[in-house]
Amino acid sequence: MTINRRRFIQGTAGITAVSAFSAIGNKTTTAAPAAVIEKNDTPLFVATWPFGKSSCEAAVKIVQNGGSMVDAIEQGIWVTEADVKNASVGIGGIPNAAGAVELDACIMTGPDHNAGSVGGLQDILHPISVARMVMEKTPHVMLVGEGAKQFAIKHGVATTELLTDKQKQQWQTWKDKQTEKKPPINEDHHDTIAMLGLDGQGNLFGGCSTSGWGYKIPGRIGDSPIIGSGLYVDNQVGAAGATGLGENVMRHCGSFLVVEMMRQGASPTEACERAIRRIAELDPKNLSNLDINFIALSKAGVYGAAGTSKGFRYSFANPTETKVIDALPLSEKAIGPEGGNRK
Ligand code: SD4
Repeated sequence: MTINRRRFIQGTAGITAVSAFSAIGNKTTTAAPAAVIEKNDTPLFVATWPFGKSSCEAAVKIVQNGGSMVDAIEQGIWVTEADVKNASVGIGGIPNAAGAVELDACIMTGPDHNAGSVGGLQDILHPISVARMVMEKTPHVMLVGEGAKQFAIKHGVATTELLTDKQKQQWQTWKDKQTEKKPPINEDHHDTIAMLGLDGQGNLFGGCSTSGWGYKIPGRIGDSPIIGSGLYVDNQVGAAGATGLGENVMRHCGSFLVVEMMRQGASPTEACERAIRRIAELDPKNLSNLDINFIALSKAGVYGAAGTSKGFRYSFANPTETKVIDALPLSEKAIGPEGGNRK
């Protein structure tokens, strides 16, 4: 579908957006776009959590300076990966139970429906870049562990110590107490970055990066690098990304489910809500115990988000505006400062 001019309709938790997609019989069709995106409204990016704002802003600048949308997703996510104060993405992330930081990331491009992903990657500052290399330089979609690390080194990526002194001390304290996998609660524990982007031609892109569940069993991989769980991009319909307790997202192909809800006509916010409610129906855990949050972006430029608890926020940037938005909460429970990195 080629989109020349569409008026951008902002999707927020409260808005019932006009859907650009409808299902006729059992055939899903793309209706005329409901809106026109003015030229300066793209590229636009949405990302999980308030810390995603810097990544979205960086991504907009990268495109404005001549970079591609893939560059924008990758280098936008670099900002969060490189932030040592962020305890759940990249350097400074909470380590696994053995004291090693293990990173998960993926990237997906709408126009060619291509994807790359890494899981359990150690000693590499930008796992999103290795995910991109997997997508662009190999016939594979996912590399994990030592194989992923050696692949990165072979392609010229330098190794970096990802465990900061602060995280090392906290891990030592946790280990000394021998309490299962419970991370200390503090303000730093917010969470995976999932970022979605739309260009002026209506093409969708996405990326996701995390250090995952704090003090996880070594080798544990969450939803974030799994295409269809932590991230999914369908260039006909829209894109979605997840943050929260990966085990509860990946058992339900969460992001794919959100996109399928949009395909059936739901707005992005409605799609996030319907996906969560559908998961809660099937899952023995109560809705408020699932710790799932989704962001979604439609091909028409509508965006939205919902979470199982109160307090999930997400970020938006385009060339004229940047902001942090409250997602639609589906229960009264507070999300808590540690978000999905809890046990
Ligand atoms: C994981 N979903 O590894 C990630 C962590 C996260 O909010 O998003 N925390 O399970």
